[in-house]
Amino acid sequence: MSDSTTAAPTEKLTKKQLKADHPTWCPACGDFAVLASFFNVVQKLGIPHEKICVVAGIGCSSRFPYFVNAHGIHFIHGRALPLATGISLSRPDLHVFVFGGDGDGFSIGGNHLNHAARKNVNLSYVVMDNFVYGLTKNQTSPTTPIGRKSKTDPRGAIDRPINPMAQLVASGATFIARSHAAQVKHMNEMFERAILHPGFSVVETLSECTMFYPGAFDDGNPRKGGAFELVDEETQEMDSIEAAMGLTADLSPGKFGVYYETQRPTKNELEREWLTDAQSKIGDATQKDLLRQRFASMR
Ligand SMILES: Cc1ncc(C[n+]2csc(CCOP(=O)(O)OP(=O)(O)O)c2C)c(N)n1
Ligand code: SF4
Ligand SMILES: [Mg+2]
Repeated sequence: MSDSTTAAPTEKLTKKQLKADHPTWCPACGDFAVLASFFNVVQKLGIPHEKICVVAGIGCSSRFPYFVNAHGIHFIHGRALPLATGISLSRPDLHVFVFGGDGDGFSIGGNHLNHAARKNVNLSYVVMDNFVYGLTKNQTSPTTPIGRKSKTDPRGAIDRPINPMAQLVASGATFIARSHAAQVKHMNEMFERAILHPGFSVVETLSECTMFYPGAFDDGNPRKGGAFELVDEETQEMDSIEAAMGLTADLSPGKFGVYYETQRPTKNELEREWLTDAQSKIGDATQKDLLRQRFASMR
C-alpha cells in the first residue's frame, strides 16, 4: 500500500505517540503481539502520524482502532473494507490499514473481501485469524476446524472450514502473506512488505484466542513443539497463481511467508486517470460536476 508511504516525516514518530487506550484484550491474547508489530513497523517506516488511518469492523481484533492514536474508525461487522475503500480512493495521501478477525473478514465480510481485492484498492489488510468468534464468546467461525466444539456446535463443528489463503489467492489480491503472532520478527517483516506494496496487500496472521481456543496454533510454534516452516522465496515463483495455490494445499500448520506478489494498476490509479481524462474533456469540470452528469445520464 505504498502510494505515499515513504514521505519524509516532519518529526520522528514514537511508539508513545502512536499508543492510545490501554488494550482491553484478555491476558496473552495474540492480538497484543499484532498491535506491537504494527507499532514497530509504522515507526520504522516513519509514516507521518497524521497520515495513518486505521479501520476495523466488529470483533475483539476489530477493537484495534481504539488502541492506535491516529485517524480511526470502528465500523459495522464485516463492512470495514468498503468503508476503507472509500477512504483510500478519496484520500490517496492517507495510509489506510484494516484490521479484523476471521468472522469479520471471511464470514459476514467475505463478499467485500473479494471485491476490494479484485479491484486492487490501495490499502493493507490484516486478518487476525483465531479460528473462533472471540468477542461473542466462542461460536464456530469460518476457519474453525471440523470437530472443534463451540457454543454453536456443542458436538463439534461439522462444516468444512474455508481455506483462507486459497480464498485470498483466488480473490485477486496483489500481495498475500501468512504469519503467526508468536513469531514477532516474521510478523514485522510481513507487515512491512505489505505496507510497502502498492495495491491490495493482505496478511493472514494466526492470533491465538487464549480465552476460548488456547493452543490453536501450537502446531505452528516451535516453542510449543510445532514447526514454523517458511515459504522458500528462492524457488517459489512469486507472481504465479498456480504456485501460490500449490502452497495453500498444506493447511495445518501450513507454510508461513509471502505466497503471492505481483504488480497491477490499483483502482486508485485507474480511477484517477479516468477522472483526469474526463475533466480534460469537459473543460474545468469538478469531480462533483462529473458525478452530477453521470447521475443525469442514468435518469
Ligand atoms: C451485523 C452483525 N452481526 C453479528 C454481530 C455479532 N458479532 C459481533 S463480533 C462477531 C464475531 C467476531 O468474530 P471475529 O471476526 O472472528 O473476531 P474475534 O472476536 O474473534 O477477534 C459477531 C458474530 C454484529 N455485531 N453485527
Ligand atoms: S476473547 Fe479471545 S480474542 Fe477476544 S480478547 Fe480474549 S483472548 Fe483475545
Ligand atoms: Mg475470530
